[in-house]
Amino acid sequence: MNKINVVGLGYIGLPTALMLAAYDIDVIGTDYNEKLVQTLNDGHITFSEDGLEELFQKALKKGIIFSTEYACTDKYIVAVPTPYNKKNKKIDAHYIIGAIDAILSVCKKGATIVIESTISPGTIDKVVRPFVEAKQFVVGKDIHLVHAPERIIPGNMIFELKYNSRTIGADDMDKGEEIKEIYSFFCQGEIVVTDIRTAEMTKVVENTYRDINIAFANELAKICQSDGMNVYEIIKIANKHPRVNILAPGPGVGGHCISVDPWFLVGDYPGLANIIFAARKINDSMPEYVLSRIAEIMQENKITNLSRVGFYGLTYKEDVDDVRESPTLQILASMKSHLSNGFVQVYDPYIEENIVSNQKHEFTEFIDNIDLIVILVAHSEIRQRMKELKGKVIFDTRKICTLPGTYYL
Ligand code: SAJ
Repeated sequence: MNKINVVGLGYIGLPTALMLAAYDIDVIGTDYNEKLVQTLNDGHITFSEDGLEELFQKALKKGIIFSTEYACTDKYIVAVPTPYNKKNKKIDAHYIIGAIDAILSVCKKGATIVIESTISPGTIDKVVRPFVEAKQFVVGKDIHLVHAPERIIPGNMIFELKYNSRTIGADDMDKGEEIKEIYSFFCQGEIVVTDIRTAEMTKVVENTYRDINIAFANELAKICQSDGMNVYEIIKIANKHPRVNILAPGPGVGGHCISVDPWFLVGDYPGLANIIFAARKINDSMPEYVLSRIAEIMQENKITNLSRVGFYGLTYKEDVDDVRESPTLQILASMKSHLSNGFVQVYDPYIEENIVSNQKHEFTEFIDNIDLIVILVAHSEIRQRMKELKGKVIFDTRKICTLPGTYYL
């Protein structure tokens, strides 16, 4: 009988737990956040995502349990955050260690702990394994360690959980195959079994590749802007080459994956991770760059009152409700350091709570009170209501507006 305790019910743990339960696996979801567990037990999902509510209802019918307690079982999936230390850029594994500590105090002998959280290459060998051994468990006998990083993209998580291929890293290939069987309940993509170090590195490499590609697009945007060329047209044409696929420039790279994972490589391999470091710096420079463009556009249009400027979008990307590392928040923080963020109007249809100053909660009210709109997130809402921006000065950092006179990156 498969009974799995999924630890960490955030953006990755919750959909994974629900998916397993929907496919008839006995699932207990654990999170130390009492409020979050209470919300789930009250019958509400904790973030919005296409198809999540339906999956939640299915999992509830199949008997999924949510608790702050860890379960005594022989299989655990750990999906807790793995931030990086902002000073030395290395992984901060304290959530992982906390979860493993709690698991070791309740698990069955011979249990398998699958770590889904993204970890820097070598974390299992350098941090997790010694911790488990120090607790007098023999790895490979009393406890099996597996790394199964996820690949799902916020905005299309449920579909990608089912159809993406995945990687499983294990010391012992038979253990890897056993865990592969569990993921195969719902995952129709290819599941590659490899060693732990390779799985750790592969995951970080995937996000770093995307970060570098976005940085290239952002650097091109700056070059083209400085010399009167249209970066979007250039990328569009270049991408017609069969072996070129440049991503889109934007106001910065947010979220808790792409803006974090490359730092692990910079922190662990200083002096070697050069292009990776440069890409991070370019992407991190974009919010400031957007600010300097806003200043130019205001000057050109004789707009002097910051309260007539509106920022559309607070989330880190379109059609999600996640604001972690969001470029808009970075722009506002930068303005605050110059004592001026209290003035711009801000609106995001996905953020109901007041999280910044001058936040509006209704599109028309937001639009009616500004002269310059800065589109920072390409939510479906604004794509559908583009006509309502007629007559405004528009600075579109996402290249979604086709109204004449629009400014781009
Ligand atoms: N962005 C651009 N230009 C682009 C694409 C994205 O500026 O052309 C920006 C977005 O606006 C956003 C940021 O980059 O601020 C990151 O967004 P994203 O959609 O590229 O990626 P995430 O962070 O939502 O999800 C990534 C995905 N990784 C890859 O595509 C390699 C996802 O598959 C991973 O599962 C996820 O990280 C994760 O959890 O690691």
